[in-house]
Order: sequence, then C-alpha cells, then structure tokens
Amino acid sequence: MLLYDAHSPAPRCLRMFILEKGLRVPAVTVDVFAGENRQADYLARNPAGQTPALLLDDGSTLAEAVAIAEYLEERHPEPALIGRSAEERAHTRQWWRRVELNVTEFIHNAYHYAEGLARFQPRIPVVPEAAQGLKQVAQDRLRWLDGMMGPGPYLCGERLTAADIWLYVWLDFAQETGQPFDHALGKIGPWFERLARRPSAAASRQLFAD
Ligand SMILES: N[C@@H](CCC(=O)N[C@@H](CS)C(=O)NCC(=O)O)C(=O)O
Repeated sequence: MLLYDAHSPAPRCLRMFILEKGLRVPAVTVDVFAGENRQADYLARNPAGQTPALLLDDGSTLAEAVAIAEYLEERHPEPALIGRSAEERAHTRQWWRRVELNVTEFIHNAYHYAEGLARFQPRIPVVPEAAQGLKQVAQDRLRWLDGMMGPGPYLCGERLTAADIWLYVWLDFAQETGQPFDHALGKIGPWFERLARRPSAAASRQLFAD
C-alpha cells in the first residue's frame, strides 16, 4: 500500500482519518503546487490527476478520499470511524454526504475560482464570477448543519466519525484561505474547538513522508 499524499485539504482529511485509526501507511508526497499531479507519471497512476490516491497491493490505484477511507475502514474496522453496525454506518454516511455536498464542495470550488484562481486556471474550468455565491452558500449550509446537530459532541452524537474529520479539515482550510466561518454558531463553534484539540488535528498538518 502506498499513499500519494499532498499539502492540500483532501489529503489532510485522509491523514487525520488514518491518524485517528492509529494506522501507519507508507506515503510519498506529490507536489501539487508544482503541478506534479498533472504530469504523465502521476496520471498513469491516477488519471483524475488529483490527490490523495492509494496504490493497493493488487497494483490498482484508488482515488477519492471518501472511497479510500471506506476501504481502510473495511480493512481495519477498529476504531470505527464510519460505524460498527449498518445503522451507525448509514448515519455517518448521511452526515458525510451533507457535509460534502452542501459545504465542503462549495468551499473547494470557491477556492478554485478565487484565492486559488491563478493556480487552477491552467488546470480546470474556473468560473470566477461564481466564487462569491459559492462562499455564501457554504456559510448558509453550515448554519443549516448547525441547526440539525443534536446535543452530542459530534455530528453523529457521541461518535467521532469521518464526517467530523471532513468538515473540520475543510473549515480549517477555509478560514485560512479567505472563507472564515461564523464561530458564534451555537453547535458548530464549540464543535470546531473540540475537533481542533484532538492531537490528530495538529498532526495531520504534517505530510506523512516528512
Ligand atoms: N473529490 C476528491 C477531490 C480531490 C482534489 O481535488 N484534490 C486536490 C487537493 S485538495 C488536488 O489534488 N488538487 C490539485 C489539482 O487538482 O491539480 C477527493 O475528495 O479526493
């Protein structure tokens, strides 16, 4: 197994997930700033040209951080970050999809179209005029998540899950790149501080190969 890691939020989600599971995964760093992920060598491994990716022992390569997390959880079920039962897994995936489809994808695309424009313009279609609207939707949908959160410390109540990790990493990235969120939100504000105190939050800033 070999992780193609990078200094970017999607790979950091996976690093935090792996750290919380207590796994050690060999990794190499892909220099996305220099566009190494868009060169022939990397594209031969992952034609999507994105990070993270995981080279499996059967020689195939898996992309998409969520798919990689699901794979690792199946191979290493404990500690469970998706769930131990069908019900737990379904609740995690419900929150995970809410997080990705309503908040983090908007943050990601707004970054591509604004603060990251110079880097991404040569790589992917960009729509700079959409950036402000995407940022507003992400903030609105975060308030929506805040309103749906229960009394527990995490999105899935008492269980820390992959959904928390994904939202935390992307909000942390957002506030460093021109998309600060409202820390006064009643549930998400304290939840963010709780996640930030976990050792994996600081440790996941560092690339695995460093
Ligand atoms: N949906 C994918 C997104 C992957 C993605 O966009 N990765 C970014 C880093 S956050 C990347 O590799 N960007 C460099 C590029 O697209 O050239 C996932 O979650 O794995």
